[in-house]
Amino acid sequence: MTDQSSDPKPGSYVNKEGGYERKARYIETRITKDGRDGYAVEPGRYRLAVSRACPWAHRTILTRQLLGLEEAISMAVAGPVHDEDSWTFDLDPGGVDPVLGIPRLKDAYDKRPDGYPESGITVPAVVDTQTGMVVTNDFHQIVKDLVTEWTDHQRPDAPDLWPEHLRDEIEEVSDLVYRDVNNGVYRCGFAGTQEAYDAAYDQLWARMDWLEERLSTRRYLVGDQLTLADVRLWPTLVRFDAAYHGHFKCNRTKLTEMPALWGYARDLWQTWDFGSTVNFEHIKAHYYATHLDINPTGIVPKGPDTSGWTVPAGREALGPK
Ligand SMILES: N[C@@H](CCC(=O)N[C@@H](CS)C(=O)NCC(=O)O)C(=O)O
Repeated sequence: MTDQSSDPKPGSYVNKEGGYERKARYIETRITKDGRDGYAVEPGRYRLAVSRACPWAHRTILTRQLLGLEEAISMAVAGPVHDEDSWTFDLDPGGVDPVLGIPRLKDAYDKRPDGYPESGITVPAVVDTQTGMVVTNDFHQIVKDLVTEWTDHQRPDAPDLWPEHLRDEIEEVSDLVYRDVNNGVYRCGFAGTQEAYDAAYDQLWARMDWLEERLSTRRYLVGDQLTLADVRLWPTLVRFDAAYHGHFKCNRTKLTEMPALWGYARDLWQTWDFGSTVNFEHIKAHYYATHLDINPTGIVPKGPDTSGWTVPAGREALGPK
């Protein structure tokens, strides 16, 4: 048996112990004020390609919205279920992104003269509309650069999501959340052996209990303000009962049964308008109908009842905007 014994999803594999491993390699080019990598901050030039199903893309959608960068950076929204070449713009008229003029995100990746990492065609990806080429797909760096490099184009009252004095703690908490929760749910869902699943499940729930405890005495994960640590955690929480609880077998407890985490999730939904970035239909369709290796019938469950998760009229996260 080789190290890469099966490939549940592009960009990842199951190792010989049955553990799910993410390749997590990125195009690391940065868009900066000084344009040191050849890409300067310039309103109207870049297009953020996302899927509303994807938690990694969700972090860039949230950050862009919190900072009021919607006018400066446009957004291409792929449909939730993709074909063998990954994400497509099938929600757009004619199945073509109206700005990039392409039907598949792959077309923007293929424009790169030096190719792209083995992690494949992933969202989020920032595309240069001048060349039609993907500049970066490194979501860790994209959100930080939206905070620090795009300051001249943010709304005047934008929150400081990455304050200097809290950065060490934000990194520390975000790393734990990434390892045990954001990626932890995938390690449960795509485990190839009982032992690997059991270990991932235990690691996930130890961290969820730690988070529940932490949030029982504080409103935000780090400091007393919204930060990138909250942006890191929240997209996983909002998908929890709709996707991870069933599809990924993370079924010890529902989010709605963890009082501090449930209250925290609802607080951010409402106070910071996170709700207007969520599309449960896209989330469920993507997970249940795309991962046919773990859900071979492709049947998408009707529940849970998310009718109580509402946003003001006109703020719903639909398809392309
Ligand atoms: N690969 C990045 C995150 C980006 C990512 O994996 N995005 C997923 C969607 S949730 C993707 O685009 N996968 C490729 C596909 O579904 O074809 C990481 O490891 O942190």
